[in-house]
Formats: sequence, C-alpha cells, structure tokens
Amino acid sequence: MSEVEALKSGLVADIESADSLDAVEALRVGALGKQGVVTALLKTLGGMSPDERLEKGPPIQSLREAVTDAIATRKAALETAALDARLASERVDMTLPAAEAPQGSIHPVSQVMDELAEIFADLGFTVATGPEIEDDWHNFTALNIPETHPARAMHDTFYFPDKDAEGRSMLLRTHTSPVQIREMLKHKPPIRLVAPGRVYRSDSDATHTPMFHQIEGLVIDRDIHLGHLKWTLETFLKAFFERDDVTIRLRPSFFPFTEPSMEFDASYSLVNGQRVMGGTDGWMELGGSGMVHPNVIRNCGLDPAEWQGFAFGIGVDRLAMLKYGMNDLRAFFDGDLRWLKHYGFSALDVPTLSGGVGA
Ligand code: FA5
Repeated sequence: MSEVEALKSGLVADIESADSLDAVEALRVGALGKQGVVTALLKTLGGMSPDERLEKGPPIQSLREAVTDAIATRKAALETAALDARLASERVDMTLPAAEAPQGSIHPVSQVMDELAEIFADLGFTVATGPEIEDDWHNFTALNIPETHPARAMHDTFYFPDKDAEGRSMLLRTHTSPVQIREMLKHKPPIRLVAPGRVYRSDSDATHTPMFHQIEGLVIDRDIHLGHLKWTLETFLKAFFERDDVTIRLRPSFFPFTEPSMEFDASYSLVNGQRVMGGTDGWMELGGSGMVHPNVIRNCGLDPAEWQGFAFGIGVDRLAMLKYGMNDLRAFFDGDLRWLKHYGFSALDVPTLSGGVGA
C-alpha cells in the first residue's frame, strides 16, 4: 500500500470512530487545516513536473475527497444522535396532571368580554368586530361628526401623521361606534349586534387610560323605540352584576350620532375603599346610548323613515372595576403578576348563563 493510501485509511478510520463533534473538528484541523497533513500534500503538487503531477495528483485529490466525505458523514451522524438524545430528554408527558404545569390566569378584561358576549348572545345579539386603525370617515364623518364639529375635540384622538394610499386621514379608533357604520353598510336590517374591542384616547387618570375597552350595541329594525333600549340595558346590567336590585341612572346627554342621547350610570358603595356594585355612595358612568340619528342611517344607505334603531357604548374596564371591586384602572395594564394572581380567573372559569357569568 502506498504512503498516501495508508494515510487515507488511517485518517478515515480515525474519523469514523471519533466520538464527539469536537473530536471530528480536531481531526479536520489536523488533516485539512492550514498546517494539516493533507493540506501539506496538496501543496507539494505545485512543485511537481507535469508528468509527476499526473501520476501523484489523483491519489492526493482522492485522499482529500475521502477525508472531506468522512468528516461530513461523521458530523451528520453525531448531530443526529445529539438531536435524538435532546428530544428524548426534553419529551413532555401530556398525560401529567395540569397541577404539575405552571398555571396562568385569565385577565379580568378578557373574562368580562366573555361574560358580555354570553349575556348578549342569550338576548339574540351577534358579535361583530372592526379595525383598530380606522379612517376619519368611519370614526367621525359617517357618525354625523363632520370635520368642523366641536365633538371631535371631545375624543382626544391619536392621529397618524401620514394619510393612507387613498388620501384618507388615519387614526386609532376612539370608540367602537365605527363598527355600527361598517355593519350597516355590510348587512341589510334587521341588525342586532354587539361589537367589543380596544379603543384609544390621549387620556390618563384613575378612571381613564389611553387604551381601554368598549362594547358597542346596535339594533336596527322597524318600530324600534327608547323602551327597547332601556329594557336591553337594564336586563343586561342585572344579568352582568347577577343581582336584581341594580340601580341605573339615565342622564340626558349629547352624542352627534344619536338623537335623543343619554348617558347611563350605575350606583356603587365604598367597602374598605373599594367600589362595589349597589348602594348609594356614588354613581359610576358606564356608557352612552340613544336612538340612532337619522343622518347616520342615511349615511349607510338606508331610509330613516323605514328603519330606526338604538345604540349604546359601554366602558368594559369600568364594568370590570365595578363587578370585581378594583379601584384604579391603570393597574389593568401594569402587567403586575401579583395583581393578576389576585384578580385573574382560572382558565376553566368559562362564563355561562346556567353556571353564572361571573363564575
Ligand atoms: C362614546 O365613546 C360613544 N361612542 C358611546 C355611544 C355609543 C353613545 C353608541 C351613543 C351610542 P364616551 O366617550 O362617553 O362615548 O365613552 C363611553 C364610555 O367609555 C364611557 O362612559 C366610559 O365608561 C368609557 N371611557 C371613556 N373614556 C375612557 C378612558 N379614557 N378610559 C376608560 N374608559 C373610558
């Protein structure tokens, strides 16, 4: 056997028996590295005559190829074995009891959103959604708030600096009311829906946060009147707070998209500094409501002489505060795990009307 043949079988045997990726790497450097034995042999080719190179070149090239292939094969085998070992050691037994796993909890806002959907579904309402990045027309103009209307100033809007591709001013929606417009344009009445979601305003104190949640309600049909609105709000609040003695106060108000308009408040009492539903210590504003303005119905291509309706918008975070006795809205968004552990809900507490919405 020639010297090159002997070197080849020795190196290939060493590589095949290497027991770690580090050992393969050391063999690679020793053979193919700058100072490696195979590299040294390859370098000798340059000083050979053409005849000598024709004779000695092929065995040296074959040595290089054999060593390179052996390294690649061994490396792949060792990597596969390492992955198999890792997969075996990190296997999770899905049949273990849940108590063994770390437990998360449901945020009160998510819980309340589920409770609201459950109550309104029982009253025959569907659930609709709309975009949080909204255009000026859906958020304001179509809702009977033209560009010069002073009501725009009430909303502390976050505008985007640039217009979109179609030249529209874009903003973070300030309320869920634009979903009314989107749904009336999409579906023919009768309409009976709720639209829960995030809304944004430049506003911050104990009862106001820059991002908060609202749920919109919209009913459009023939012969709808204020009595339907009052019954719906009362029935909903009684189911939500799970008590029949819930007191509501309706106050005349103004929203450009409803006529007449009213705000509704719920009474609370202070127990150890916490606001708890019921009692006479104060009124907490929950939302706005009214009969849908004829201009809004017209803006959606419907005839207000034929179709009437009512709408309401409720602050979901405030509902959660009142029901679960929290006094600072800002804590909802602090991401403090201790707060969540105290107020959070088990993932298995799914609200149902038969089991209790606040279960
Ligand atoms: C509205 O947003 C109207 N779109 C509601 C409406 C809908 C009226 C349909 C008529 C018909 P208002 O700005 O009052 O109205 O907000 C409604 C509720 O959201 C308030 O009553 C309050 O509960 C809640 N809210 C308002 N601003 C904040 C805030 N910064 N943080 C938390 N909750 C807020």
